[in-house]
Amino acid sequence: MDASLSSVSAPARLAADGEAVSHEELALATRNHGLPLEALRYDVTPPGLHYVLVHYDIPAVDPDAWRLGVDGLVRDALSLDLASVRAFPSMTARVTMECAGNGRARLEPRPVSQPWLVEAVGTAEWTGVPLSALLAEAGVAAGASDVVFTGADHGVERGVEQDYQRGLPLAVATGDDPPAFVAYEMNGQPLPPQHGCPLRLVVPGRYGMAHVKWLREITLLDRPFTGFQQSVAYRYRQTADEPGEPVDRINPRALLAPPGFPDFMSRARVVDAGPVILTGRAWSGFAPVTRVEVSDDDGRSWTDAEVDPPDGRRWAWQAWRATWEATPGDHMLTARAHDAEGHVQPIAQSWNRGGFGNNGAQQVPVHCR
Ligand SMILES: Nc1nc2c(c(=O)[nH]1)N[C@H]1C(S)=C(S)[C@@H](COP(=O)(O)O)O[C@H]1N2
Ligand SMILES: [Mo]
Repeated sequence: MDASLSSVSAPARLAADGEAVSHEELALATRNHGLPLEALRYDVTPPGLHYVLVHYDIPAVDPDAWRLGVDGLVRDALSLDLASVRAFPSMTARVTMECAGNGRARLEPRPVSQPWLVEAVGTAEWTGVPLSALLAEAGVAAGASDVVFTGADHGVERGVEQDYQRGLPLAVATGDDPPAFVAYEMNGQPLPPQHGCPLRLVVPGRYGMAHVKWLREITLLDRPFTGFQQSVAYRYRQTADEPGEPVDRINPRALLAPPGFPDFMSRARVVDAGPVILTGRAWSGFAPVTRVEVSDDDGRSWTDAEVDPPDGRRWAWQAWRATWEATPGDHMLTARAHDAEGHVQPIAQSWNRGGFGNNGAQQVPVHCR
C-alpha cells in the first residue's frame, strides 16, 4: 500500500465480538440508503426510494460533454456522445437490482462495511441500448473474450486507488439471457445523479456491483478482467487469503411489506386480531420465483402464499400475498422464496468474509392486540 494512503484506507476486517456499528459504518449507511420497506407496495420503485450504493463520490458530470468510449479489441474504436447513444434502437426492461452486501449487518462476526439489513433492493424501468448493438457497431476483434466497464468515479479502497471498474465475459455481455444494456433513463426520466447520470450498465439477474454507473468506457480484452472489484472485492471467501468464488447472480429472496403500523424505534409492527393480508415481493437472479411461503412463528411452520407469474417481466420481482389469521400476542413473521431452478432461500444467514449474497429470511416482529 502507498504509505500516504495507508493512513486513510484500512484493510477489510471483521467486527470484534459484540463490537457496535461504528461512526464510519453509520456514515456509509446514511449515504447509501435502502428501500423503505413499505415501498415494496410499488411494482416500480418511485424515484428516490430505490436503494443507493456508491463506493466513492457521485462524480461531477456534464451530460453535454459526456463521451462513451468503446475500445480495446475492436475494429473501430468509438467515442459516442449521448445523442449518438440515444440514436441506437432502444430497449426498456423492468429490472430488480439488489446489493450483494444486503443482509451483511446481521452476520456474526460482522464484516465491517456498508451495514445493510435487508433493504438494499429496488426495481426500476430502465431504458437504453443493448450492449450487443454498441459492440456490433465497434466490431469485436478476433481474440476478444471479456469486457471491462469503467465508471467516472474515483477513490481508494483498502489502499488501492482506482476508477470503479467491473468486467463481464463477452458471452454474458452480449447474450440475450439476460440482455445487458447501457441505460440512459430510469422510470422514463434521464438517470438521476446517484443512479449513474448520464449512463449506466444494467445486467439483469446479477448483483448490483455489476451495474457500473457513470459509465464512460467499455474495453474489450483477450482475458478476464482482474481489477480490484473483480478479484479482491466481491468474492465468496471464508478466509482472507483464499481466492474465493466470484459473486455473480442474485440469490432468491422474499420480502414482506411490514403489516399494520410501526413502533418508531424498534420498527416492531402492531396489528389487530383477525385476518391480515400479507403482501410482498420475491425475486431470484437464477430463474423465476415459483413459490413463496410465509411463517408467523419464525420459520417453524409455513403456509404457501399466492405468487404472481413473471408475466414477461423475467428480471423484475414478483408480487405475492397471503392471508394471516392474527391472534393476540407476539409473533415473528418471515417469508422465503423458491425459484424454478430449485434454489430455496435459507432461514439462517450463510456466513462469508465479505458478507455477500446473504439471503437469510427477513424477520418482522409483530404484536397483535
Ligand atoms: N461507477 C460505479 N458503479 C457502481 C457502483 C459504484 O460505486 N460506482 N456501485 C455498485 C454497487 S455495489 C451497487 S449495489 C449498485 C447500486 O446501484 P444503485 O445505487 O443505482 O441502486 O451500483 C453499482 N455500480
Ligand atoms: Mo453493492
